[in-house]
Amino acid sequence: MEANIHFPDPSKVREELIQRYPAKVAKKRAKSIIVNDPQLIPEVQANVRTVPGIITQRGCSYAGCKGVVLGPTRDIVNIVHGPIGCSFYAWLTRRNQTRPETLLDANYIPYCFSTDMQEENVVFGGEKKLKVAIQEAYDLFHPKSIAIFSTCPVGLIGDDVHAASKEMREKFGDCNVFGFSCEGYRGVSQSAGHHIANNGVFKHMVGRDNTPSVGKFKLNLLGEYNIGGDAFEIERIFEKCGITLVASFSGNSTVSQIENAHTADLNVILCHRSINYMGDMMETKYGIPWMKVNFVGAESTAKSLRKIAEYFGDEELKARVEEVIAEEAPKVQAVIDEILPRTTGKTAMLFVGGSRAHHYQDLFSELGMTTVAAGYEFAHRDDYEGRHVLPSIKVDADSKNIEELKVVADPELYNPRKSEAELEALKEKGLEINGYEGMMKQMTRKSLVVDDLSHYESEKLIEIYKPDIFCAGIKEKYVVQKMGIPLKQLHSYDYGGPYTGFEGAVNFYKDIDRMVNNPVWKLIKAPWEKTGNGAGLSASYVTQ
Ligand code: CFM
Repeated sequence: MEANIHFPDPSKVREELIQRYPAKVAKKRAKSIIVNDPQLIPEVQANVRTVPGIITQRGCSYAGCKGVVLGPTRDIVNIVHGPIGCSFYAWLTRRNQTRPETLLDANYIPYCFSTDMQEENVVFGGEKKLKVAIQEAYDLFHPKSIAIFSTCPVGLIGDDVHAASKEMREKFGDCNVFGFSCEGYRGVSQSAGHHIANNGVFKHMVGRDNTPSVGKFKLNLLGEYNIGGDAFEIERIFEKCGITLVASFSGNSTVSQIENAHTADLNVILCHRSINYMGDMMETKYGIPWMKVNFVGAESTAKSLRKIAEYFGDEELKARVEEVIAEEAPKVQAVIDEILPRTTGKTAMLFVGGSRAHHYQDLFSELGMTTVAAGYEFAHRDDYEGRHVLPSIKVDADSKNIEELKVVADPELYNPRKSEAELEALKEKGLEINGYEGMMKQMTRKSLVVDDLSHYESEKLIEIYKPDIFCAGIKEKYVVQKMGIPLKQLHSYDYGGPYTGFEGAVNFYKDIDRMVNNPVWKLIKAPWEKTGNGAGLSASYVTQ
């Protein structure tokens, strides 16, 4: 694929991005700044430590475990064992929504639970205080589950959150208490926290309730966290199609759903980065295949629904899915027809997390826009290049730090949902079972792929390409907008969403149209456009 817009020479851009770094840093960064070729898919250096001193977009392991994976399940009391700041800053900023069935149903998401560690606890140990906190939460709420999250000082002083959790679990008898060693410094980013969370959820939750789930086409939705109501739209579409959602990991989910998840017949994965471990482990232990889907984008949603229907191989379901698509498509088409002339030919840059930098390219191409540069904060090579590179990924000391669970087939519950021959037949039909082709295959030739983009590099990219929109998060938002470029937050969606499914696509088209065609941006002069006094950037990031 070749974009029909004029790119600056990407190899020159690459040189320009690294030329002001000291030699050693430049050498390292060069391996993460790649000129794309979807046919060849060059190797990207990813999931390695950020060079100290560089302003990175990344978060920490605790954020990935508590905030990302466990946070959206509404009836777990999530207690943060650590200083209050860790809890406060992880409190509700992700806009993960939830919808309890009745007002009486448990919903602890609005609460902020912390052991509020003080100096005394750091010096003399915090386990006693932790157990008091667990007891207090139990007495107040009588929740089904309490999870404990370790912050940096907990690991440094050696508090044993697992022993404390076990002691309290046995004491209560009717409340599942378990802990996570997800100290912020583990691993190189929040990605480590995802893995730690997957292990804990798999060990302590999945498989606790063997009651057969009801429904003809039963699946779990993995890696969808209901930011801005995304999961609500997917649930609406599933329901219309007659597809039963057994459990969601973890947007709008409950403890009981997750405990019963192993009774579903398919796992569909939206965010591969944060939850692929769960897909693999459930496949090995219970025989449930997983399939990568994408509900971001109207076309991708239709394609994903067709893939699900094909997997179940039921003619009625296939027909129903076609009916639903035919019903939803005109509403989407009407909006795109109106907006497309205003957005066609514009350019976007996406630097987000570990999956959205890929998924949102679908929505931009529906708008006739080209993604000129994209990258993840913390994804691994397989998210860029596809899972076929997994065997060649070097496991470094940081990754070795994170436990790989030894999972085997369950002697009673293992039940392959599809035979080898059936899986092969599905693969022949183009269904990628237990696979993911990554982001680069979909990006144009000569687009730029940058892993763990630094702040300096983002300013340079904007200066060179002057994209019509830049997608990242709150840390980047106002700096970029001061350069006269609108920034769409693709983590929290600013105040918008949902952006999944058919209704979400319509929301996104409208929001992007408003942003890229707003005349206000032309009134702002970027530093390099200024002449005379105050011209140019007054701060320099790298001394020569
Ligand atoms: Fe998956 Fe996510 Fe993302 Fe992610 Fe995240 Fe997020 Fe994200 Mo922010 S789980 S990798 S750790 S899709 S919080 S809902 S938006 S960085 S691209």
